[in-house]
Amino acid sequence: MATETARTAEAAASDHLTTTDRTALLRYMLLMRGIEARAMTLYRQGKVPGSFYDGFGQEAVSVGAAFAMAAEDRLCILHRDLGAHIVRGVTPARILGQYMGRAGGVTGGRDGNIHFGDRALGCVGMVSMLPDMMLVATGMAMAFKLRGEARCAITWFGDGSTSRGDFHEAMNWAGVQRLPVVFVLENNQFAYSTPVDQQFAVNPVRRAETYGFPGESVDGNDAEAMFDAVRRARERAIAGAGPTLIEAVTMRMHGHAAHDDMKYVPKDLVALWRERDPIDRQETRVRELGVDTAALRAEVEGEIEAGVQEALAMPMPDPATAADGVFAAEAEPLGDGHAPWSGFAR
Ligand SMILES: Cc1ncc(C[n+]2csc(CCOP(=O)(O)OP(=O)(O)O)c2C)c(N)n1
Repeated sequence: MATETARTAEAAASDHLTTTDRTALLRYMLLMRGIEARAMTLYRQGKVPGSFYDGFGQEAVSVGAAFAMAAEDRLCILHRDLGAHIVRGVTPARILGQYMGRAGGVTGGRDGNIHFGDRALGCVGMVSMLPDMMLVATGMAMAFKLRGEARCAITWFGDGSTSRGDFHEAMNWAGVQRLPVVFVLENNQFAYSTPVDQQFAVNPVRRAETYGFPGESVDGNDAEAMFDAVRRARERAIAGAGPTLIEAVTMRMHGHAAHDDMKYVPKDLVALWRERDPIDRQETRVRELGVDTAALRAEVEGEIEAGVQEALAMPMPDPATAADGVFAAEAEPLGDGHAPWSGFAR
C-alpha cells in the first residue's frame, strides 16, 4: 500500500509543482540543514545553551508539508520541523538568535531551540508534552468550523506520540466533528531509544480508519510526495470532508539531541537511510530540470552565514523584560504566514 501511495503522489506532484516550486523545496531543505549544522557548531562552542535538537534527514517532512499550506492556515510545529518555520518566513538570523537566547530571537531569549513559534506568521509555539499540539491543532480546526472559515490546521508528531492518549483523543474528536485538520505522523523509527516495533502493534494509518477518516503512508524522504499528500489532505479539509492522517516514513539520522550518540541504533539501518537522503533526491530532480544547484547551495550558505553574523551581533535580552508576554493583556491574533507554493497565486 505504501509503495502505491508514494507512486500516485509522485505522479500527481508533477501536475502541481513548477520548476520554481521544486527549486524552492530544495532551497528550504538546504536552509534547514545548513542552519541546524551551523547551530550544532555553535552549541559545541558553548554559544547555544541547553541541548540541541535537530531534524537532519527529515527535512522533506516539514518543508514538503508546510509548502502545501495557505497563508491563512495554522501550523503546530514539532521539535524536528525547523523547515516549517522557514517556509512560513522565519529568517535564519531570528532562528539562530533564538537558539543562542538572544533578544532578537523569535521568543526574545525566553526559550531555546524547541519551544518557539511566530504567532504573526501563523506558527504556534509547541508545548513539551507530546503530542499535545495535536489537541491544539484540533481545537483550532474546531474554531475554524464553528466560524465557518475555510482554513486548515496542521500538526506534526512522532511515532512515540501514537502510544499516548492525547493522540487518540485528538483523532477521535477530529473524526467525529469532521474537522479541517491534517495530522502528520513523523515515523522516524525511534522514540528516543524505543524502536517502532515496541511502539505499535497496528500501524497508525489503519487506526485513522477506525476513527472515521483516511490515513496514508508516504515516503517521508520525498519532499514532493509529502507536498502532494498534504495538498490533497488540505483540499479534503477545506471541502468539509474532515481530517487526514499522513504517516511520513523517514529516519532520525542524528541522536535524540546533541547529547545522545544513538549507540542503540543499528549502523546498517543508518547507512540504508543515508542512501535515501531527501536533499540529494530533490537536488537530482531540479538539476535534471536545468537548475544550477551548486549556485543555489552557495547562495544558501551565504544567507546562513549572514544570519549567523547577524544573530551573534544581537544583544542578550534585558532581564527586566523576562516576565513580558507571560500573561496576555489581550488576545493577540494569529497572523498569516508566507505561502510560497505557486498554486495559491493562480
Ligand atoms: C508526554 C511526554 N513524555 C516524554 C517526553 C520527553 N520526550 C521528548 S521527545 C521524546 C521522544 C519522542 O519520540 P517521537 O514521538 O518518536 O519523536 P522524535 O523525537 O523521534 O521525533 C521524549 C520521550 C515528552 N516531551 N512528553
